[in-house]
Amino acid sequence: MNKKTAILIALIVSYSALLGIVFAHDGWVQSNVSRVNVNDMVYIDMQFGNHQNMHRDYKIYASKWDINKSTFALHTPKGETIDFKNSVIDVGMDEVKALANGTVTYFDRNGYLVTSFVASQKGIYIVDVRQDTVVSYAPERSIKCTKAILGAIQSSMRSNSQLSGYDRTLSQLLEIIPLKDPTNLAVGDTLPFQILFKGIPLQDAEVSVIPRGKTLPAMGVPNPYDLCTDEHGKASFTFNEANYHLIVVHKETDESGTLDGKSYSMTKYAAALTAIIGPAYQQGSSSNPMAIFSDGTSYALIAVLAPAFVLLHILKKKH
Ligand SMILES: [Cu+2]
Repeated sequence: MNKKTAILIALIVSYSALLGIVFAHDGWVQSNVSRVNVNDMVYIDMQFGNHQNMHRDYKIYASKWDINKSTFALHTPKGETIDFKNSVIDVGMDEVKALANGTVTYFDRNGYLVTSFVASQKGIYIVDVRQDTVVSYAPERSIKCTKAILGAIQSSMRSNSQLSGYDRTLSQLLEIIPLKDPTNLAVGDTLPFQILFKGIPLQDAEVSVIPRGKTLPAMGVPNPYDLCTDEHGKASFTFNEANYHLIVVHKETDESGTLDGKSYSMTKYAAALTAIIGPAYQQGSSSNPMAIFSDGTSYALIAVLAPAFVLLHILKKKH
């Protein structure tokens, strides 16, 4: 790289970084697991990126949630909403870097935000992180609404019990509502969901489900990962790999106005829900919803009980 190029790159980068440019990247939130035992720690990562391939690449870029322009809420099983902003940690080391023998410097943004908490109640926890800013390179308002959902159960065993509360609406402006407990999904399971825009079902919304590490086909090419919502704002996806999956939806409007003294002539909404998919259920596993039918013990029980009932019935008739 010659000096001119280096200076040009550095100028662009530093202009972006020093002015605190807010890129139109997407943020997302993910937990380390989807189910924990009550009183276990839960670790939350809040990344920013998902930029390439029409915001469908699930990669981290040199950008971050803006702590001062974001809201951080934890919705507990008991229905409380806890502001966890004060426990947010930036695990990235942002530093001023030099190029071209130190003649130019730029601000290098690294890493992402994290937090952790103890899941002390049984049930569904929803991590709800949002950001609302006007980007600095265009008169464009960018609203991010993200969620990670996890369940705390009272057992050291994997349990198939469905928890409730995963489908509560949080009044995010663009919101993905899972219509089935998303904390207990395995390969082969289908997750139906609904997209709400300002609380109203969004028809024809373009939703993408991105398995981590996968490159989706170009936007517009029919493929299983890009979905379109029906007249009730609903769509569903069947998972075929044990992995993190980022479910994203975007919506653009011509809404204009002023925010924090900056005017904008259009608004871009992005919503993200992260889902963790486990490996396919094993035969006889306690987490298999069909376990009762494939489990030898159940067969034995039915074999003993069924004739007993028949006998009882016959005896009853005789009297
Ligand atoms: Cu982007």
